[in-house]
Amino acid sequence: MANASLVIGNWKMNGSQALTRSMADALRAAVPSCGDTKVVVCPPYTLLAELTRHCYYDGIAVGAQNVNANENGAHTGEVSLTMLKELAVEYVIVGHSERRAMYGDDNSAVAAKVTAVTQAKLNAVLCVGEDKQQYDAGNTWQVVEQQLQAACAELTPEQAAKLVVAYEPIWAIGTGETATPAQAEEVHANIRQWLVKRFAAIGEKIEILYGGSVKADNAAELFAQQHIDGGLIGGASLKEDQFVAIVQAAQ
Ligand code: G2H
Repeated sequence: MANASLVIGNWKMNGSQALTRSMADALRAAVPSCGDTKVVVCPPYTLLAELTRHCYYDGIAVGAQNVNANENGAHTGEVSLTMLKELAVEYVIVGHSERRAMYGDDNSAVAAKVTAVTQAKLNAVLCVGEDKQQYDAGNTWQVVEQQLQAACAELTPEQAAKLVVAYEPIWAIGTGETATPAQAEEVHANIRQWLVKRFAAIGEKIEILYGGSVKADNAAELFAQQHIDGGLIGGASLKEDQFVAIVQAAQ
């Protein structure tokens, strides 16, 4: 039994109005039979309104892939938390490795976003993970711990209650290479220990997701690990049958 509580689809810069509607239909049909597993879809900003229109009352939550930590003002091209809230967004992905690598989301920017999202009482999905070189050098935990420390520096326990951590080894993202369940489990257990040390009882409840080439055929084994509470799914969240099968594997 997997008993994974949270499955999040990260569409990255993919998708269309048509896919939004067909994914919503597929999930609406599948989710009622998926018990307590919460399903979140994070499409690009332009598809959020359409997703909310189709999902809002049906147990599927809407998420964004990024946000600007400022309240408003002269930030051309950016989107605020208030704007996301108007679209009934409940989850915001923060610090995805693609944003860290290509769009200047360093540890301090990530910390500001996690603080702002949780202060606004939305759920921040904080992504952490090591690259191939760090992995090969045996520095996985050192890197992940630094990222956790930096991102959570300002968080109160109340804010931590709105935190989700996604462990995504960069070498496994979109490559088809997945961490073995045992490798992922070891890092997740360390993350759990760190969260409990930092946030006491609240740290026990923070969901820790695995991300990186999760597919219908490896999801169940990953979700069966004790400290893996669900998944952050990229490529496979763009195909209705794959994503539904992953959600079903969470049960
Ligand atoms: C990791 C993951 C989703 P994929 O980026 O965040 O993508 O499942 O395609 O590796």
